[in-house]
Amino acid sequence: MATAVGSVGADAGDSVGGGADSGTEYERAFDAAVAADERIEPRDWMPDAYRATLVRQIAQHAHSEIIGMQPEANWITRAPSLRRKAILMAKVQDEAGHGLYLYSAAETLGTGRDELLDKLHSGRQKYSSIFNYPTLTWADVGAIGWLVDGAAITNQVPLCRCSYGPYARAMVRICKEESFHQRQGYELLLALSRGTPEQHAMAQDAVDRWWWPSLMMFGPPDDESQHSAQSMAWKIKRHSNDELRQRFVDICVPQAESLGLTLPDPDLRWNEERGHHDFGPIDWTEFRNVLKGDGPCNEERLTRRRRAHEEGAWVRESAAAYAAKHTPGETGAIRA
Ligand code: FAQ
Repeated sequence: MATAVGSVGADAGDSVGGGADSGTEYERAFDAAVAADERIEPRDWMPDAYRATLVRQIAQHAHSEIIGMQPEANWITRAPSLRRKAILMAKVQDEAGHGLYLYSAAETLGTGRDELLDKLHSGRQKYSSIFNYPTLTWADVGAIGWLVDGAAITNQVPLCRCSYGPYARAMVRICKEESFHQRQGYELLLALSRGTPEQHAMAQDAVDRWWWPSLMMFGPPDDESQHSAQSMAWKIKRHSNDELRQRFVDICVPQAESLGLTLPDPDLRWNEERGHHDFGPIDWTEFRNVLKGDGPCNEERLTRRRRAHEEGAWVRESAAAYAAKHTPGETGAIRA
């Protein structure tokens, strides 16, 4: 936690979110805490831009988790066995839980869940590009687990050391669960790859379709990443988009070999000098189009999400009524 100088108590309340005092002792305490790798906590003073950057990233992350439930949920009713169905249901439910941890982390920054959901539903906040692609076959569930969760872990393990305490702590639990998700995807693909020729072909087709969009999950190339420099200076991000993308490629190549599947990139080869795999050019035009809303499933995902929100209104209202009824009054009695 940052030093007591920056704590938002009764005497420092006016400086929440910056203002005339920033650049003074509060700012120096914040900078020193970040430099010393201490955690910034909700009641600590922080620059407005730091708060806004965190809300932007955490909200986008939370939205990704709940929109990310849709592509896989598409296969729950068609899972090939009871075991696979139970695993998939647990995984999709985990994603909902991740969304909740993250919305809670955003709330510690003073931004309500309703406001964030409203921004998602009206298209004012983003969610990950990856969830705008369709799940055409059962093998896509495996490819999502192996590649999408694999990319998510590569990106999120460093976020466990993010300078903002509530986000970093949420990430620890999320990464543990994502790790299980990644393994189930790998195991599913392995079963298909070692199955009949048709099953092998289905697994290969899924990997062919999910590989490039998974590389796009890490964000634009470093020279086009508008937020990276500042986010790294604040230790929100610990590595650049390209560094993490490269790490992911290096992890996946031997795993693809073990799976008996190929990655759809003719330029993929080990570079002895760099100590990394070289890989072919990413289609950034496709990435930008998906971000603009023109991906294969953008419309479908948002429409479904808005409908789920409307259909869930009665649950939220009932929960609020129940909470109000069971809030102890002044006498401590439960209202009838
Ligand atoms: N998709 O300047 P940068 C998961 C936007 S969770 C959409 O580089 P930054 C679990 C970016 O927001 C997956 N938009 O931005 C799961 C910014 O736009 P803005 C989600 C993207 O923040 C698995 C603009 O481009 N994970 O998969 C994307 O420094 C299976 C410029 O970019 C997270 O959110 C993209 N791929 O770096 C669930 C992790 N990339 O806001 C279900 C946390 C960039 O100015 C099933 N987030 N943009 O309008 C991060 O680490 C960062 O935010 C990055 C982007 C790395 C995503």
